[in-house]
Amino acid sequence: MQQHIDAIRESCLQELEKASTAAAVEAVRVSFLGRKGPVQVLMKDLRDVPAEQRPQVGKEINALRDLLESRCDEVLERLRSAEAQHQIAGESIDVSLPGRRRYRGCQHIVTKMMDDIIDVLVAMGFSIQDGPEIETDYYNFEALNFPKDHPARDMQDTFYVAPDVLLRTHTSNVQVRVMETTKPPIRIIAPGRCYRNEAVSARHHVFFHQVEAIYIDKNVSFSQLLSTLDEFLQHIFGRDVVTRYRPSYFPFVEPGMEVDIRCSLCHGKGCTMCKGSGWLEVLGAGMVHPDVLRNGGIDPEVYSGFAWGLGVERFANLKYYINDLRLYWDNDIRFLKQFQSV
Ligand code: FA5
Repeated sequence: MQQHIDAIRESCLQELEKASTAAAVEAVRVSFLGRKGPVQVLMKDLRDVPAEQRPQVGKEINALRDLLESRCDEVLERLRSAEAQHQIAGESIDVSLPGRRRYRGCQHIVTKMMDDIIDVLVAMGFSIQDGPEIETDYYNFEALNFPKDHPARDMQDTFYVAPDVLLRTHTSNVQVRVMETTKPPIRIIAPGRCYRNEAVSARHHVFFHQVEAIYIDKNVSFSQLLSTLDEFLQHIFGRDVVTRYRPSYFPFVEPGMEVDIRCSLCHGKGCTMCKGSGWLEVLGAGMVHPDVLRNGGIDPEVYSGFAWGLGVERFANLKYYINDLRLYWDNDIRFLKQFQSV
């Protein structure tokens, strides 16, 4: 038995010396230590060894197996590191190759539009107020004169998170929140994201951005709303912007209106963006309803105010001649990088 063990050891070590690749080492390992190899056969033959010699012979077979395993590992390791060094030595850098072009990132065009709007309004005396995107039914609807069964709720299809909790459908949710915590005069803007469960189209998305503006003080008048809007829109679009103010209904203002701007893509001739009308609706506005002032703890006999909520993507459509607001969120680099120098 001892001679047999010695012969297997010698033969395996000789084979390992000849092995020059990792695959060859693995082949030696399988042929000597695999299920049908001589070491396994020795294990089986152990049964026939006289009982008093069996522990000693068993130890020697185990020692043989451990030795052969560790020698296989050593040779494999040596070959692998030699192969790696060889590979590195064979690599060279071609310094004449052109470099890979790196693109400079830029602000997203909707963020840029939002910042421009904020800059103009802050310069006009408004300060910035934050509001939650996940909102209670009360601040988004009820405090704004939309009782539970009011048909005007259908104007803003809503994503509900829980029975009385929703994703805000407009930035007007900040109106009563700010009135509850601030004594007039109030002159704030609330920029942010809104969500509506609507069919996505060139003019509508399920999420979009608005900037709410609220001004409440003694003797705030409708003509102040008109002149503030005129001034603001001219700052954004230029002095020759053509606007159209239409009466409209929102439960939280009285009177209410919507503001359209002449479509810059077709110069008012009619295109897919303006649905052939030549105009694009960009904002809703009006005088804050006395009930809403009351809900915010402000006496409508003493104070009055105006508010508006504008669509930032629609502003960017007109300013940068973009005919479909789905493009903003497709994240196609070819579209986004056009605005690097804006
Ligand atoms: C409102 O959201 C009112 N809260 C605005 C308001 C505020 C009125 C204060 C009176 C006083 P409206 O649903 O019309 O109104 O939306 C206002 C603007 O948001 C629209 O003119 C449009 O520019 C933009 N907008 C509305 N829905 C979408 C949409 N699905 N995708 C992109 N922009 C939208």
